[in-house]
Amino acid sequence: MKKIFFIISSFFIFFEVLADQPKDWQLGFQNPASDGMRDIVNFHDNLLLPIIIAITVFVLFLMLYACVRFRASANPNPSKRTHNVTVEILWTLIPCLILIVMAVPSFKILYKQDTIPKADLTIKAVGYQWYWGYEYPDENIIFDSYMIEEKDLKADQPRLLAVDNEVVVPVNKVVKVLITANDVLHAWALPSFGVKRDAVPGRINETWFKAEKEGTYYGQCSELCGIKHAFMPITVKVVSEEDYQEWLSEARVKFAKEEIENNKLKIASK
Ligand SMILES: [Cu+2]
Repeated sequence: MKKIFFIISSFFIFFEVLADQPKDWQLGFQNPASDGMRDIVNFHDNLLLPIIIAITVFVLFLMLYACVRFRASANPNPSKRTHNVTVEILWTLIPCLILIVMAVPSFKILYKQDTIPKADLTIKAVGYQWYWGYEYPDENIIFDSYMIEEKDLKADQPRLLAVDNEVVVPVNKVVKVLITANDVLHAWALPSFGVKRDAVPGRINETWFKAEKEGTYYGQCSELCGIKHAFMPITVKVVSEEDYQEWLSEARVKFAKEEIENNKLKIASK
């Protein structure tokens, strides 16, 4: 019995570890890696899904019942009734109540996502046709992030999702993301973090996430933006604070935004 339990639980744990990207034949959401996404998954799995199933079953039952009970041979003289006040009130009120039951927790989640807590770091994501550009405004870092072609993929890199320069963020820190675009509409979306915001030229949208476990998370542009819309993925690498600091010190040199500051650095180090 213990063995079976172990096998079943290891099956789930296995999925948990690899759960940061879409899988073949996957049903449902990617596994949540932030509080916000956990709220969304709970809302969907524990409230929306049961309501949807109940409505579907009820409607199916009504249709089958009507087909059998009122078929021509069993009911040769059909009723000529066209109105029934009680039924009409019921089929207006009950759907209203169902919508209210769904709306209240839904708004709660929306407002929670909308309130950005004090950010530990800020990232700016800019959509271009067809790649993402990133900036770390407080760190003088800027770089572009292109999808890796299929022929250049390494063994652990997923097709159409891996990029050359990933966004790197520390684990358990509030990351604020400023999102905009430079040409047409794009959308910055990362399912595991429950994040999706339109990137609009001339306007800055913002969102936030706090990744709870280290790993590589994949998302895609989610606003049809042109012929290569499917080829501008989003990759976020969540690392420990130490690894993040290490990456920062490298990135400050490799992706320095201001050349002048770079020269100053060089002069200072001479
Ligand atoms: Cu796009």
